[in-house]
Amino acid sequence: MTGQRDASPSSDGVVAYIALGANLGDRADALAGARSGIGALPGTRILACSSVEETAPIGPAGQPLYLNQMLAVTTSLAPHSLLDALLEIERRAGRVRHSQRWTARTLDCDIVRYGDVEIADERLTIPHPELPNRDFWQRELAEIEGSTVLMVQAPGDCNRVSREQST
Ligand code: A4P
Ligand code: MG
Repeated sequence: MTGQRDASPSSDGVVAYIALGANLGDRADALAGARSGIGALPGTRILACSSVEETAPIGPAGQPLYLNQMLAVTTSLAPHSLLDALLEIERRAGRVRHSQRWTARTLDCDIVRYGDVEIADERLTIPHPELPNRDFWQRELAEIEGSTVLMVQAPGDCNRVSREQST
């Protein structure tokens, strides 16, 4: 990734980590749309993006493979406002919700971390409770965790694809 030194993230917002996932339709296009939607949110900038990984689906059998990617952002949006904005980005990507959990989706945007904030209410759990169970999230997080002073410059920097090493 190409990056440049930037002002301290704490001067203009909280550093949050957002996990993107897609396993229906044009998955790479859905992730690209999510990145541009997130980068355009008020008070929000993408600082770093992990490799895009193709991963085996967790959930009901018979689903297509996922593309997953983690973004580091700095944002002045409050956690629930960020959630609302992400739900709207999912909606615009044609996301259809089913009563069954973990079914296939065009786009999922999860808040994995929001600074050091801990939240557990009816709408939001942060840190995301699945973080300890998802190797690919941990890998992607490790890839960008030290990069929060980097700012993404070229959109192509966010398109590197790697294959999952283990499930
Ligand atoms: N919600 C609570 N906490 C959060 C948070 N930290 N970030 C609530 C985002 N949303 C959060 O989500 C249901 C509700 O969760 C939201 O409205 C919000 O109020 P949803 O997207 O409708 O439902 P879901 O995604 O099916 O359920 P859940 O529990 O969010 O599942 P996950 O953890 O998002 O998992 N397999 C692979 N390989 N890769 C994946 O990315 N993702 C999932 C979905 C399943 N299997 C996967 C992957
Ligand atoms: Mg979700």
